[in-house]
Amino acid sequence: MSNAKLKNSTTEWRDLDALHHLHPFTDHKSLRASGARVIVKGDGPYIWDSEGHRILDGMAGLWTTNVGYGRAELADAARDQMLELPFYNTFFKTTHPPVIALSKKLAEITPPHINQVFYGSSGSESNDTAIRLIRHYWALKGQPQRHIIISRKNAYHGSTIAAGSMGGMSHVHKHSYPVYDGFRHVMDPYWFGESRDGETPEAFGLRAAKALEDEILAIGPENVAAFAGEPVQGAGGVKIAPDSYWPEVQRIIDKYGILFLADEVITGFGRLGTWFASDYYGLKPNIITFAKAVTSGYLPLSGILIDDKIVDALMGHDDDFNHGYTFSGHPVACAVALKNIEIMEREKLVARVADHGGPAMARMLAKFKDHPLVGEVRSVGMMGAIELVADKRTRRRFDNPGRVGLICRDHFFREGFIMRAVFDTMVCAPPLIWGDEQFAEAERVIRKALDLTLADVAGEIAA
Ligand code: PXG
Repeated sequence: MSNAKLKNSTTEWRDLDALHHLHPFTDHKSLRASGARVIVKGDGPYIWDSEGHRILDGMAGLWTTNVGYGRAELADAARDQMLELPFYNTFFKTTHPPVIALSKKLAEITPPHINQVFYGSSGSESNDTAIRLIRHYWALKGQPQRHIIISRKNAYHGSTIAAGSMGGMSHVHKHSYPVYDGFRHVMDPYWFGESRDGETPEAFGLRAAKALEDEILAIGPENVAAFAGEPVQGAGGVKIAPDSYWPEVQRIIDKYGILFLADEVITGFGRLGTWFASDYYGLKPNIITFAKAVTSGYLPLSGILIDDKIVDALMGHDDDFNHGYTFSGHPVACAVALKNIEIMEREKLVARVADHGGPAMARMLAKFKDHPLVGEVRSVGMMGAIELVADKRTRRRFDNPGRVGLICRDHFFREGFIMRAVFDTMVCAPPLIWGDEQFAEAERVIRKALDLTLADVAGEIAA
């Protein structure tokens, strides 16, 4: 291991971590008992742990390191900007070259009706910004009663109290009780989990879209500010809507004149083989939230991309929008984001996902369709999922959801591979640089881990 600063042994690291570091979304008692994995290095598509194991990263850090690890150019961009101007704020009629250059670049790669950016440092923060801006917009339009935002069950929009309330995960709501008022949640377009006997994906997609219209009518369209959705639900388990869903949702949004917030924190920056999933699905959002892969995670940066309709409303009034963060448009993060986008353009990574990575992911997953543990495989671009079930024929789940997913995840890890378990759905979203070698390695490991998991739970599988 080349990192000279790492003098501690793995045991010492684990003990210190347990003593002083509380992790996100974690059962702290069980983590203290088991100790954390210590990751010390990354290069290309691989990471290394403190015991020297090389691990193929099937989750791009956490849906983030799209250009892979170890990019010296990104470090150079950060260093150069730190020496030039490490920080200055963007409040009080002030700006700086990196934020200007990045904003221009983002306006170029987003759909044509989107030309302005408001920055934050995390997806959660930016969704809070979006919530406030949506409500501010309707106040400017003289309709302040339009404050309700409709989102979906199992959506993940972040962990701040507002973004957590907009999200639809009950285990997140549990900790921010009482959840903020002004959000409603309709069914998510999860055909494998929610469709009725014999219901086609097409019919199910229309039913899921109709749930939005029904909710708008129940609330009264004059009270609805916006619909918020991830084009593909990521943390909810890579839930890909049937083809009928998004065109119908867009039609409903247009019909009632509500705003559309597309949360592209995971799907932005090439994951589906287009810069944004809104391009992939032909959506026309008024706001797009981005974070994560804008810098490939080399530094924290996020923001919302805002369409001309909302910007025109802001320009038509002379009140302040009283909102912003010290680090809105941080110069070093912006410089790294610009370089990251330059790398993606130079290496044609977005087209590569469309032409190579996406099809390779679909081909790889298709090989597991017939495995006795697998209820469904699905993918779009380089985002995929394998559903583990106790009965393939009836889609019956295992008791105690999440238990078998963790068994499988641990087998992956022991075999030197990271895929995340969302309950019993195994999800994969690797760096966009994966080539044939990584897909072949992943296929080998997935097969082995599925077989080992099957052996562990053989007694629970339907004959
Ligand atoms: N929106 C979406 C769609 C996300 O996926 C956020 C907002 C919040 O971003 P920040 O930067 O505040 O974390 C996210 C984050 C998981 C996992 O386990 C997913 C996320 C974060 C942490 C874990 O899949 N997504």
